Amino acid sequence: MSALKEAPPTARPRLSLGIATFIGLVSLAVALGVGHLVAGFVGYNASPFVAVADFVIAHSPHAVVVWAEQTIGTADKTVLKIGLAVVLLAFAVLAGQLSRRRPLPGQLLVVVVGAFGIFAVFERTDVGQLALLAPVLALGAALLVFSWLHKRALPAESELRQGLSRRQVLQRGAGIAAGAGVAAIVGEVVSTTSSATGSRASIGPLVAAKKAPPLPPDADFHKLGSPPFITPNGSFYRIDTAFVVPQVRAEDWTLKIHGMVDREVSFSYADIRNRPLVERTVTLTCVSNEVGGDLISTANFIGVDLVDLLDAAGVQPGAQQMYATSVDGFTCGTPANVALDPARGAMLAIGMNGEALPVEHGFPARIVIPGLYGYVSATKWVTDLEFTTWDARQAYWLQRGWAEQAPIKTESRIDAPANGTSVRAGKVRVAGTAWAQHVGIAKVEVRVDQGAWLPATLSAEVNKDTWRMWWAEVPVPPGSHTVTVRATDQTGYTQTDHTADPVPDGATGWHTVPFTAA
Ligand SMILES: Nc1nc2c(c(=O)[nH]1)N[C@H]1C(S)=C(S)[C@@H](COP(=O)(O)O)O[C@H]1N2
Ligand SMILES: [Mo]
Repeated sequence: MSALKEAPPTARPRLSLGIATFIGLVSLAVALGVGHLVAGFVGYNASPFVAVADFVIAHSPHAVVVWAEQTIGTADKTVLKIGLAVVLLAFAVLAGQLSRRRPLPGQLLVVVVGAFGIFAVFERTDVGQLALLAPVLALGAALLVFSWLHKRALPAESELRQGLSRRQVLQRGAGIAAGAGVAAIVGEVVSTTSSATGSRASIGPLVAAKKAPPLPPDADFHKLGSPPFITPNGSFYRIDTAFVVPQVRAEDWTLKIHGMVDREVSFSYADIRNRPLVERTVTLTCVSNEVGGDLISTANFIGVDLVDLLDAAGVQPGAQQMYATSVDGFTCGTPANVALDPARGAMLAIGMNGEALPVEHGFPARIVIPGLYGYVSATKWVTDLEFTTWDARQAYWLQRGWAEQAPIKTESRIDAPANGTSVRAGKVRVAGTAWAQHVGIAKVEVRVDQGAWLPATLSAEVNKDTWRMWWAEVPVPPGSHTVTVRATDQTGYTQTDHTADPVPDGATGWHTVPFTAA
């Protein structure tokens, strides 16, 4: 304290750089901790950090999103999290620096940042109004702590008002920050125990009344180098636009069918589960799958025939589009005639490979429609089906430049030999998969370098909505080579060698793999 007394009496008291920064950082910790704690009770997605991150994704120009996905790939969300954390830290430091003398500039900055958090939560459709409590209380607590610490830390102007020593400020600030950390952990624990995971665990295994036929013995060529026919749930590919996996409890879920229908209907989870369940083996594919890519997987989906639910509503003849909405705000437009075609086998699925749907694959319920890319068919966490026209509603990816109609294209992929590997010269085994959902694969051919096309052996057909495995043995002399595959579907169409990007309606081209034979 003696140093303070020696300050010239005319100088306005001000905080040291270090203390000012410290106060900003403690306030940020409080905002995040309190926000996460309250979000534990009012909804995980109300956590301001989560909401702001999602807000940034939703409002980024399309070009930026595409650029991020292409350059950073699936780590894009981690990069975003880190980026956001850095921006918040910068704001916290700035708030402290601006307020070395008077608290007002820093307080204003806290309010501006906090208001952004409130707005981001306000914009969400997957949380109730109560959710606003999380960012509002976060802002309130941060402002309080900022003002309090600032007042205490400011060197006393006179003996009448005693400030805290530097050490005391650091101690109290550290205590408050630790409290904020505990609050965040409590929020995390509360939200995970009240989340979908608990609800899912209480459902247990799902067994369909009408099971999928068992796989024929020759359906799986995994031992020969093809992917396993049924993809285990844990390795099933995943595409979500949401920043965090939506948490929907089966008890809280309903599906509403409305719009151009004779009568609006709504189903609870129990309504669906108590119907006779069917099981179908279906291969899902993402439109973003590059030639040779792995955004394709197969599962035994368990659920009900979507057409039965739609019949209960009575879809009117003028309806062109089934516009599905998920709790996370994702939307998806399917041609109404495809959804309504009994031969298509569209499902409202609640199970996958004998289990309730994994949370990340849409628990409690999702749509599965064979033959269409996922972005126009496979809505996860689906809660709303509106029958409408194409003009009236534009789904999420349609707004972002992808096609309205997106049947899955006939394609094939080489899995063995792996890219760039070395194999023994002579007879080389090549294996992979091919798909033409809802049409069926008729033929797969391979060629080495620019040689003749040789027929591959196909696995047994499970059904026309699933991929089909293939393998071939081809003569290869020592040296560097490529192997190329092409598939022909049951309409007689042979996969084009014209290379097209995934945008707007799926990649085309032949998969070629370089390898060496020695
Ligand atoms: N709610 C929601 N549903 C969604 C998506 C999404 O981002 N959000 N992605 C779609 C896309 S693009 C695909 S390819 C499939 C992927 O389903 P999966 O993650 O279970 O493999 O889900 C579709 N359903
Ligand atoms: Mo997709």
